[in-house]
Amino acid sequence: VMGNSSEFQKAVKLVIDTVSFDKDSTVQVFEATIRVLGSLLSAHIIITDTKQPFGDMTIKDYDNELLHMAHDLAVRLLPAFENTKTGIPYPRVNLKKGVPPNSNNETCTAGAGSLLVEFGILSRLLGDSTFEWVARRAVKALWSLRSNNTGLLGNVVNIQTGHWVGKQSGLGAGSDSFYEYLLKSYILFGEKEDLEMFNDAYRNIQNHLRRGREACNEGEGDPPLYVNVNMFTGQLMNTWIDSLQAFFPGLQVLIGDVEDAICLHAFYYAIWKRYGALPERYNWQLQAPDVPFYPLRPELVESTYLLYQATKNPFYLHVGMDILQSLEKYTKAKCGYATLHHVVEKTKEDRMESFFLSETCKYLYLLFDEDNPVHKSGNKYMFTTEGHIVSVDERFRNSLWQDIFPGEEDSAEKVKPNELKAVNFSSNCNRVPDERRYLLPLKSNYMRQIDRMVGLI
Ligand code: DMJ
Repeated sequence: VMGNSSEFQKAVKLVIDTVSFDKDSTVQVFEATIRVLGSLLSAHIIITDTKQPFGDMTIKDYDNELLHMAHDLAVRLLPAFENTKTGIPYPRVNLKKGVPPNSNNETCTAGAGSLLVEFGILSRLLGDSTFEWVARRAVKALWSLRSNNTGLLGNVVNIQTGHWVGKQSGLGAGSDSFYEYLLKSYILFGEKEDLEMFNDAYRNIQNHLRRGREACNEGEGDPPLYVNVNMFTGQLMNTWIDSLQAFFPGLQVLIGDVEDAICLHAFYYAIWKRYGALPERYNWQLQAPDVPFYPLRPELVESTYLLYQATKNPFYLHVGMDILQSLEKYTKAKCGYATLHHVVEKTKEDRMESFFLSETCKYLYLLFDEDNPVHKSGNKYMFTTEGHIVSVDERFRNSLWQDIFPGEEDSAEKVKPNELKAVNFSSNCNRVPDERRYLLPLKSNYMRQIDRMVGLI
């Protein structure tokens, strides 16, 4: 993304020469997929791109090694999909020995249901439907378990019985990327059933999770907020929202619901302004953190970046500057950036998650790098849930297999993406992200209302 080809080539060679997955190590299927499989595939796609928009990222004598490594890793993850009565995978697998004896039969919806982008890309690059088939089967199994009453899914399920152990339906931890990957799978592969599921899920989320005034930028009432409810009854389960949920405005931008995205983003930004970070859980009733750590998560920056791309309102550059400055001020450590143990006390932990580089820094960089190849028209990119870049191109649209679930009718033929409702802002940017120089994306009395709601004023 920064166009540093020599470092990229050095890193790829190091990975090829030194990384092996033949390890007696138990990993989480989801984390290994989004962090490791996703980065191998993304780098492979960049290396083999005939257009090379990021500079010369080709590798001398490259023989698809990263793709082979991705294949090797995915094969080692496959045992997680065996011996499960529902088709929903085990959450953990040993890279050498398969699923450990007496493994936990419970998994979260996001962990089991957000593997389709990476597994689908792999299948389509290899011409082997196995990987896409298992990931798709998991999504369909979860989808079939949604409540008849609300259409919502819970957050923890038993992979043998299909019984919901966690009945909480929300947009944060345990659920987030499930929704994200329904839409992103559609964007990448063009399979209409994915869009149909996403549109359905989005409607149910609006009906049961969204509270507050109907329109974001007009009318009476509280600013909209997405709460955690019981999946069967739709009743409120608690009064917190989590930091992971801040990805949702970004997803709303992708579906074209920019107006609503602006509102939810503003709420999270107000919390950020109060603490200089996002607490892992924030109790909107008590106006205080419930869980006070901040592991350098990217979600707010991600939404900020996508909202800037959609609106070009300099407000989002201002937000980005603000986030950047607090990261520098509170999280910078001698050898990197540190997890905040407590957002009020600003104590640190000796821990920097890989998503800080692959997402938080990447989205911040891209926010300000207007001329990046990622933004050039003609180049179409999508970010995986771990921020890895994949090109949206024809080769992922063509599956070599006819129908990997024969016998099922394609009921989604008529589905269309929601209409894009982008908001137009005239750009008075001048690259000076000063609050007084531009139009706020929300009415100023609404901004104050949100600030009051998080105890900022
Ligand atoms: C990332 O690993 C991914 O975005 C994942 O989907 C959930 N969130 C973390 C970072 O917070």
